[in-house]
Amino acid sequence: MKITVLGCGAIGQIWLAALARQGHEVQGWLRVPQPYCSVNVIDYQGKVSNHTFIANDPLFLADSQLLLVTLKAPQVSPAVRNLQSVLSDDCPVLLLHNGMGTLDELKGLSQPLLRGITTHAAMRDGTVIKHVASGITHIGPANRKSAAWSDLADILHAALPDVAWHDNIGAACWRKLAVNCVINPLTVEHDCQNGALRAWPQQIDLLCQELSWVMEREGQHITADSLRDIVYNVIETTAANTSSMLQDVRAQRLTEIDYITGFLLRRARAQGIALPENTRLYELVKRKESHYDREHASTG
Ligand code: KPL
Repeated sequence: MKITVLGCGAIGQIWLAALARQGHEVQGWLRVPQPYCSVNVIDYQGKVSNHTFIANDPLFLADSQLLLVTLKAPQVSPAVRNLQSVLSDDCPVLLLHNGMGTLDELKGLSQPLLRGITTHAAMRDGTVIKHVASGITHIGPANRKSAAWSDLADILHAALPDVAWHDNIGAACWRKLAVNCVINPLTVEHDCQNGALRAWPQQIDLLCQELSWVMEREGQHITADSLRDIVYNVIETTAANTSSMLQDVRAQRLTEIDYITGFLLRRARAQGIALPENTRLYELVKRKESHYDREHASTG
C-alpha cells in the first residue's frame, strides 16, 4: 500500500518504520516541508531501525491509499484540511491522537474518516525514538464512508500489532479520554511520573465520579468504580511513564488539554453538569501554558 504518515513525532516514526518493514511504500509529511525525513527507532527489544524516507511529495500524497495522522489533537484539523484537496476522495484518513473533538472539526470531509487510539508508548530521547512499550491500537469508522474499511485493521495489525477494529469506536475513545482526563493533568499538578499518582486516591475518586456523570449522559454506561479500576490499571502498566501532557509542559509546548479535559467540560456544559475538580485541573494546565516563556513556547 502507498501510505502517507502526517506527523513524524514519536508515534509517527514507529508507524513509518513498521509499515516500511512490512513492505508498504511510505512517506512522511512534516509541517515545515522537507524532502526527506529520517526515522531512528529503538524498539522495546533493543532493535534499531534507521531509515530515510521521502517527505512532503504531493504526487505521492495524491496516490496515497491511506493518510495516517499522528499529529497532536490541536494540529490535526488544520493539517488535514490543508491536504484534503490533494487526497483522492477514496483515501481513508485515520486519526490517531489523544483526546476528542477533532471529528466535529472535520465534519463534511469528503474522504472516509476513521478514528483510532493507541496504547503504544514511545518517547524521544535526543535524536532517537524509544518505543518503550508495545500496545493495542483500536480503530473504527468516524463517518458514513468509512464503515467498510475494517480490512484496514488487518493490514495495520500485520505491521504493528495489535490492531483491533470496533464498529463503535466511540466507546474506546471515551474510555481513553477518561484515563487521560485523570492521569495527564494530575501528573502536571504533581510534576510526577504516572505511577506516583497512587498517592492521590481522593483526587482520582473525584475525577472518576465527575467523568461517570458525563459519560452516563453520553450513553457510555460506566460506574465511577469501574472507571477507577481502568485508571489504576493504566497507572500500574505505565508507572514509569512521564505523561505526554507533562512532557509538553516541561518542554513548554501547547498541551492537548483543550481536547482532553476541555472536551469533557464542553460536553458537561451542554448537559448542564458542573465538574469542579476537572475544571480546577483544566484551569491549572491553561495557567501553566499561559506562563510559558514566549521565546521558547511552540506547538511542536
Ligand atoms: O496516554 C497517555 C499519555 O501520557 O498521554 C497515558 C495513558 C497517560 C500514558 O502515559
